[in-house]
Amino acid sequence: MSAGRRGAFFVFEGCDRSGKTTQSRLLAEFFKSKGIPTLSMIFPERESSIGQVINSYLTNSKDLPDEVIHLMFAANRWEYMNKIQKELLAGTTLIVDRYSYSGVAYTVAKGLDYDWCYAPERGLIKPDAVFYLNTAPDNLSSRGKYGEERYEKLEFQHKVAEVYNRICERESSYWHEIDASQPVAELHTRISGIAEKLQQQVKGKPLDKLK
Ligand code: FDM
Repeated sequence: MSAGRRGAFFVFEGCDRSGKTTQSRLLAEFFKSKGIPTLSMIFPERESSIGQVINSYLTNSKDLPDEVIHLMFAANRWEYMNKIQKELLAGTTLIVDRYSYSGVAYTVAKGLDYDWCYAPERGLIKPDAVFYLNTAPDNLSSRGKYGEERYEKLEFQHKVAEVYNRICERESSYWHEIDASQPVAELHTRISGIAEKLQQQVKGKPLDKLK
């Protein structure tokens, strides 16, 4: 199918338990209810062999150097790039829970260099919009199941939030900062309003890459 009818590429970002998963699901349901072909994805994609190593790392059953796990997260995105490109060009709208920005935010929060962290992301397909669900991490730790995985520690989440805020400033042309402390339905109304317009606007635009 020609690039004139491509789908839109939406990404949700934010600290752990910021509501990304709920909002991704609601946005996917919204598009599906309008008859728009829609596919949801989550990074890390834990099914692949790389994804299984990442899962062992996140659930604390495996340790790896910070650099190694960082590159595995990036490799996990690269292994799905052909699929993402194919789906978008076939007219499917993609809703993706975490992407390159999680990669940068979580590893920079550990103290690694920003440019080093961003380098393996260059060349990946650039989203049309990123919805950044932002709220003080202190509001998040009371949410269900918090603390089970490796990065779910309040002090670390504060550092992650700082990096996200930096990225949000740099990438302001397509990042939408959303106050995640609002009720679920209000968040969805705001996000779906932005996404619906963009889904129409990007149909004729070529895919872009992260530079
Ligand atoms: N994470 C996720 C990273 O550190 N780098 C990445 O590139 C990605 C995609 O993995 F703590 C971290 C962020 C989070 C964990 O958890 C995935 P969720 O709860 O499945 O989103």
